[in-house]
Amino acid sequence: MNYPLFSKENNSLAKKYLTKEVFETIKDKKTSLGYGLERLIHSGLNNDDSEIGVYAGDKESYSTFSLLISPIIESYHGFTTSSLHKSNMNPEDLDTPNPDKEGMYILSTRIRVGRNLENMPLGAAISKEERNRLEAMVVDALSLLEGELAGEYYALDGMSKDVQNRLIKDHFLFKEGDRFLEYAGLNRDWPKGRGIYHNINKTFLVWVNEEDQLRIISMQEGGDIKEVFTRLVTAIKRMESRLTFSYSEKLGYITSCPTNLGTAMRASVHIALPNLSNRMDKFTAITKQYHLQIRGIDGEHTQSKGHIFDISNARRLGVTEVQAVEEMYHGVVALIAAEKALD
Ligand code: ADP
Ligand code: IOM
Repeated sequence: MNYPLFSKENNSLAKKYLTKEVFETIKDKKTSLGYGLERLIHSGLNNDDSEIGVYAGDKESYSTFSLLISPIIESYHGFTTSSLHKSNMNPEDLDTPNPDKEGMYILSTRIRVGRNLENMPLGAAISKEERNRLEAMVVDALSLLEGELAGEYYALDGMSKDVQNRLIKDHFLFKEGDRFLEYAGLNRDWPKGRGIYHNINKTFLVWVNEEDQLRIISMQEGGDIKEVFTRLVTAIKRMESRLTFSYSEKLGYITSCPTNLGTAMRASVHIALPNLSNRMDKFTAITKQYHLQIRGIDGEHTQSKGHIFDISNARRLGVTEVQAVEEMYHGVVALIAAEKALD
């Protein structure tokens, strides 16, 4: 492999940290599965708007290519990879009273975690057979869910385009043909092995075999963050009685993209901020202070519509789940106060 030529417009962290020196040291390395540098950076090299540009093929990618990935992790999460990551998913520790009791700003709250199974390659390197087997294992674990969490699994293969598009439009299902995932090899054999589980009210959902093998999601209208978190934790605990998720003491939950390591949690609100959207300087000063990420209304790499934004915690490693959610909460409280002050 020759030294890759990232374009001038490319601002990814992969480009930033793949110096010639680092490249020379890792260019011929491979994990036991045979996952190498070329595949690791393929998405970032071909998508100039990648934020990170690196997708791990297995847990070992993080150690084999640590010379490149560790600075990326440290820069994104502000946490050194030599420290231990801590988890706390106890809802009783969460202090997040509804920041918008009158329902003036927050349309909905969603908390998701990414999970991948221990002893399985990650999505970028998984085989078709392994992916199908994994889907069956997840469906089996989901059959344990009862009460409010009880629902059904819908395979993508065979789902009508109308149903699929409606689920995407309503923010329940992942998009098809994501170019970042495409270049990472994460869309191979699409739509086989992919699907979505949801309960009747669509307040609990599980995506199977998208960027991560599982995206476990709790969501509902309004700003009751604690209720959303509690539902998520209850479901994860139940699923863990059948599934073992890939975890490392230093990196937390192992995920395809380094941004999701640690808690693998993204806690977000869809929030209407018409005043702040005309004062982006103020808006971004607050999001920076509270370590928040701004996304568009249809998720990552999309734009805001009607002054509605997706605001979530940016840091996921080196903070516990409770802290990640509280980080989002405190930021949202500050955003609402600033929005009101501009009225
Ligand atoms: P992920 O959250 O898994 O990283 P995306 O950013 O692409 O992936 O979001 C997935 C979907 O979830 C999108 O349709 C997005 O609009 C929706 N979504 C995210 N946060 C919320 C929220 N607070 N309320 C409703 N839908 C949400
Ligand atoms: N898809 C996602 N995890 N993302 C951070 C990719 C990127 O922009 O590099």
